[in-house]
Amino acid sequence: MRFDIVTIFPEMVENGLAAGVVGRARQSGLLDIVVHNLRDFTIDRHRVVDDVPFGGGPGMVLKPEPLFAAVDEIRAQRGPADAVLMMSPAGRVFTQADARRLARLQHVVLLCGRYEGVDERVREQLASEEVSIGDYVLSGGELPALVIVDAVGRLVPGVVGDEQSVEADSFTRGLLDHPHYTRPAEYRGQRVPDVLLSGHHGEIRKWRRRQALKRTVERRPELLATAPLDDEERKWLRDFQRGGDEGSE
Ligand code: 4FV
Repeated sequence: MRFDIVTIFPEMVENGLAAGVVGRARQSGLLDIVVHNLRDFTIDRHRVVDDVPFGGGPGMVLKPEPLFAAVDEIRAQRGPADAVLMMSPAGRVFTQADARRLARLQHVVLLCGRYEGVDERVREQLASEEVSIGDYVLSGGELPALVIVDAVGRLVPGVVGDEQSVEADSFTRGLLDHPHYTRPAEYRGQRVPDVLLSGHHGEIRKWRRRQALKRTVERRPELLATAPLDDEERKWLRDFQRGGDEGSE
């Protein structure tokens, strides 16, 4: 899968891509990620990428020309883009479903804003979608771009060694993940649930499904509206909602 990221802080993005799963996948070529310096697409000797807002007001706005020139060059060098994502708090909030959808594409371009924002004509004419990673204001679109490359990249087959772990991820089944434990079996008086030490894989799988559901009911009940539950989980859900919780510990 190919990603092109346009930013005025290429080193910040390069550093964020260097480690872990994404870093290894980049080295192996599974993820082909190119980071572009927006200033390389300016035509003036001061490499200006921003300007004062029409209508006045504080701060600066990213100019349209360098961004359009960058995407034109990326298309010329790297082929057509299946999606051009504009990172912005005004975008639709990114979800695991978006990650799965984008992971089915071949080539994604990500545009990182800075300053007060980006000239609206970029959103109107250049971006295919506007994406937010959450309802808070950051100082730039670089961290959102890294979040999306990580969430999408790890769904590309072969990027995460053990496919199972991707399948078992939170939200993959629309529920929060079950609790995880590792050695020691007892720590500061806290014991790992016996079922996990039982070696009884059927019981362990059942306990984990039940815990994932219980956590989702307690912490993110709104997720239940879209989570595909089987008959047993629907029965557990009625138990939980009746306040019953026997047999889960
Ligand atoms: C953001 C977000 C975000 C807004 C102005 C960058 C900043 C500055 N992007 N999800 N939340 N962007 O806060 O995606 O240009």
